[in-house]
Amino acid sequence: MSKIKGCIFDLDGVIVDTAKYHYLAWKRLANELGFEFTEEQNERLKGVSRMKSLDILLEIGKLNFSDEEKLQLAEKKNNWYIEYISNMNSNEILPGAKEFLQIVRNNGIKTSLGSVSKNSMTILNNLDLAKYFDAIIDGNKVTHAKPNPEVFVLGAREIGVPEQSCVVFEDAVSGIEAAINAGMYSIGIGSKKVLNKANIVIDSLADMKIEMLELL
Ligand code: B16
Ligand code: MG
Repeated sequence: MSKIKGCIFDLDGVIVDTAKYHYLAWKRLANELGFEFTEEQNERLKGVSRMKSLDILLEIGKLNFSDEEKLQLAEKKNNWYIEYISNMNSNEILPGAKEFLQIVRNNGIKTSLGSVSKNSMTILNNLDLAKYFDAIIDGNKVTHAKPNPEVFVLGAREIGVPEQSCVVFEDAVSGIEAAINAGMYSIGIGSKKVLNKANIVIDSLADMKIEMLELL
């Protein structure tokens, strides 16, 4: 019997290929404000809430705005992002994601979404993915962004699994830190160099085998 009873999945960059749309929308905003924004700088925004992401972007551009102006800028970015994701199709579900979710469920392990995105439900509904999750925790349910563990702790609570029996799948440094802060195992999706604090790092869920949960 596996010690893992709950799998918690980040959305952007783990289940669906939306991280690139967040980047495109932030880059468009940066360019409109008159500065460049690189993919490397974008790593700092992954898993971070919308308003905190804007603060980081403006710090990079060395610009200051009032709170009201910041809300307008964040809304502008979100409108572009929604425009990009409205054209998404099932090809943008990341390799192995659906298959692994199904295998996890077939093995009697509970699943939860753990995303700080307020657009999570739109994406899950558009791609018919909501049915793979026993619990869905998104940006509308949490007040603290990753690396705060709130999003994962709520997920564990909703599926009724203790933190130490959960593993988090994450593509963001802040997300791996949030899993550690929650007292959970973590599996990084992406670069070993970037996600070096994770227990295991793989390229995508296509490389994930259920037996690997025993290695944790
Ligand atoms: P939204 P995740 C995060 O989603 C993204 O990684 C991050 O880039 C984004 O800023 C954040 O959601 C908020 O998203 O603007 O749609 O509410 O990685 O936690 O699934
Ligand atoms: Mg992510």
